[in-house]
Amino acid sequence: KKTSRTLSTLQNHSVPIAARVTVSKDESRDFMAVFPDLVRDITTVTKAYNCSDAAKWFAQVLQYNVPRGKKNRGILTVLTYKNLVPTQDLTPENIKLAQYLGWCVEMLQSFFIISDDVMDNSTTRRGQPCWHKVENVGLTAINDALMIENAMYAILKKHFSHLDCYVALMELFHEITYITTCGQSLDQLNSNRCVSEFTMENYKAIVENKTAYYSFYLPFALALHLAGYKDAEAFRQSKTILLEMGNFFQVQDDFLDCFGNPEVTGKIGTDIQDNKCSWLAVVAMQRANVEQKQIMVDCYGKEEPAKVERVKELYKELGLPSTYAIFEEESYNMIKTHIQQTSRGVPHQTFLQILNKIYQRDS
Ligand code: DMA
Ligand code: MG
Ligand code: MG
Ligand code: MG
Repeated sequence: KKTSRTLSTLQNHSVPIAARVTVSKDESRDFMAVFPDLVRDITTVTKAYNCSDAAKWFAQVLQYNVPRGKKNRGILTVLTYKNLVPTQDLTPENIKLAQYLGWCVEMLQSFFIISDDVMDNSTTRRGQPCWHKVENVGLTAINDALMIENAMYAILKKHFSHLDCYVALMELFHEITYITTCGQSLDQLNSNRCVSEFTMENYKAIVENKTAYYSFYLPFALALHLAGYKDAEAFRQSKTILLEMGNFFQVQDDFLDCFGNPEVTGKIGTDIQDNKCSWLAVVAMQRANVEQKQIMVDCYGKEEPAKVERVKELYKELGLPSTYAIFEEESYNMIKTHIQQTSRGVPHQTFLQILNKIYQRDS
């Protein structure tokens, strides 16, 4: 059984945390190496339900949807775990567990994005057609997304049910899924409003729930549980910083939706057509004069390419690309300061690694 640790005992550990783990190609390759085991486990479970055709189909679903992204969230789970435990606990078995947990996060992510792409009427994702756009898939994507979500719990049971932290892990996955779906609901509800009603306050509520919890807090909190942490204060302090990073990450996502290169992001933006309460739309409305606000009201949330183009032009006229660059730098500095200001309980270097990984990203 794992002993309970607190973050402050960790900070007294003789090896500086920063020196121990860095994000590398090897990390990504080692993580990817576990994927075939995951597919094998899931196929075994599905076949045991007397559903071999479904098992065959599902293996393809997994291949297409789970491993082809950047895998930031999965790798973050592993890196955080490696940063948290003493070197003697970094056994091949424990690392494999952390990797499985990382794949559970990636499965949850693919469940969210398959559903998100249906709701957002998106066409491409990770440089390939969205799953629902693939021939013979269509709205079957909804069931496939649900299968991925629930196969994740089968993996969790198979590899973690013997551990003390099992219930905590499961509850965390359930809670974060619920929070994320609430965020997606807010996102949808706001997209039914007139652009003149968008506010930064609403924006922050949407992104904290739809993105920050599952993308940043979840991987980190899972790693804390797996490493045996029970100290509620450690979770609370980490959450504040991680949610700030999540907000920052979604602002970047919104900027890239409009101004990113689809060859690099792997997805073609739809926020303007979908009338999304995006960071760009909120800031544009804050800065626009009466005529410019009218352009937004007339052109935002419309399918016509000329109207979409007009919105993009207006964003440029309002200087949003440079506003964004300033925001990105200021947020980076602010989050860094917050990391340094947190009291003894929080491992600064782990947060700085995460922050540096997303700063100035283009994909
Ligand atoms: C992402 O919002 C949120 C979830 C839960 C997938 P989004 O629609 O902006 O994401 P993307 O730009 O990747 O479609
Ligand atoms: Mg989307
Ligand atoms: Mg969306
Ligand atoms: Mg987006």
